[in-house]
Amino acid sequence: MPFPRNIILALIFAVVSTSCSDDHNDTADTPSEAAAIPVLAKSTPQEDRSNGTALPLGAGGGDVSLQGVVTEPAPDGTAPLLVETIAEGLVYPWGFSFLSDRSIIVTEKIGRIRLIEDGVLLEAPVTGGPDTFVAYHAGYLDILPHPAFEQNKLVYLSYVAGDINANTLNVGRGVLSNGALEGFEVIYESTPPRATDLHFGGKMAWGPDGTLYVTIGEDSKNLAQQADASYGAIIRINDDGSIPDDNPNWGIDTALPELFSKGHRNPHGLAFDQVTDHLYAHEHGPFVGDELNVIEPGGNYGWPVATYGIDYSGDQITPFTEVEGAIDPLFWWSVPVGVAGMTVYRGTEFPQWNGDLLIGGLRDMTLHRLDMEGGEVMGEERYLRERQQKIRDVRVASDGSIFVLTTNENIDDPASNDAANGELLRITREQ
Ligand SMILES: [Ca+2]
Repeated sequence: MPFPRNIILALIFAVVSTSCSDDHNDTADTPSEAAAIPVLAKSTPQEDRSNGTALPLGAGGGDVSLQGVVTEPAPDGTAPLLVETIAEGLVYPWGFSFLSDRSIIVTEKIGRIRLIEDGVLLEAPVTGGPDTFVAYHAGYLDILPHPAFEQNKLVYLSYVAGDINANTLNVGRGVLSNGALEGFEVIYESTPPRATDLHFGGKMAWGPDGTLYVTIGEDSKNLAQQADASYGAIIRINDDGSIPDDNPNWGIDTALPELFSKGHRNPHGLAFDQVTDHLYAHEHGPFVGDELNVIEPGGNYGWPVATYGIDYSGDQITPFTEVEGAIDPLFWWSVPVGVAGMTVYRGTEFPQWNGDLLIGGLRDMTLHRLDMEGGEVMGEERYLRERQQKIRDVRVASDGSIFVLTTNENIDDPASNDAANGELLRITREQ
């Protein structure tokens, strides 16, 4: 019944707030009505919190029992942590990966790639990377070695190409050799080009079957619900950029074949749990309402039709926290966190944390640990609050120590004097 569904969607979009203060200067591409992903509204209106002060207690999402457990914000954890600085002076670092036990590769948003060898940040940046559009949220984003990096030396980079009038989120790859990315080639470009400097997503993760998952942020809010646009989406491609033949079928002729899930806002965290096979993604809400989702093929995660998020103005985004056909978050935050980076902890350094999710916070400047059991969130703790550094990314080394990438950048302002204060930290257990 495409016709009545479109009418309902149109009604929902009519009440969607457009006042989100970080959504400035968006030039909406005209979405094609026929490509709207069908979701039907049901009567679960969002609680009226339009005065911006009466935020709900606790975290909600799929597990109401959490509401009696989780305080707001999460309590500081009690585990004694030893924090060492591995590298400092990074300029707007965005993502990093381990290439081996001895080698770490880091992106700086300004269009630079750095290497840390045996704990030493090499002065010379990696050459051979692509030109990039450097602005508010734009530049070099995530970086990831191929699963067979030891043999093929392939490194994957997500970045923004173009300019303020027309840009795309690209994924490219090159062979890392003697401090250079050789033969860099673009294997994916988002569709259609946009005129914006924010909400690019850009997080990448390999699936167990060797396919590459990439998050892409929304644009004008409508595009997150359009199957002919790759925004507000997680895509799934092969390692050469071709489309896997078992991607979900959206039942819409004009749907892009790379789409794996839709209805996301701006996801900056993506991680496979190799043990449970869950693909976790988190995304920024507007002011509050950051959420953690378990990603299913063909899933619609609701944005902007349904959200627990509250806008910066204190206004509701939409009257609906849930809509039929959209998947609820597993967990959401009712306080500002600014979720960035995520990994599933597996290792011997913190054996009691096995299977837990580690998540960075840009806004609350803490490292979050979600205590996971059987795929549910049992509780939440936060760490490193005393350092007052924005946490951009987090990964686990093969010895079980936790690496955290920080930045002191002033709300992503490229003109900030704090630009060069990014650090890579290593966290072990204090003996
Ligand atoms: Ca959602």
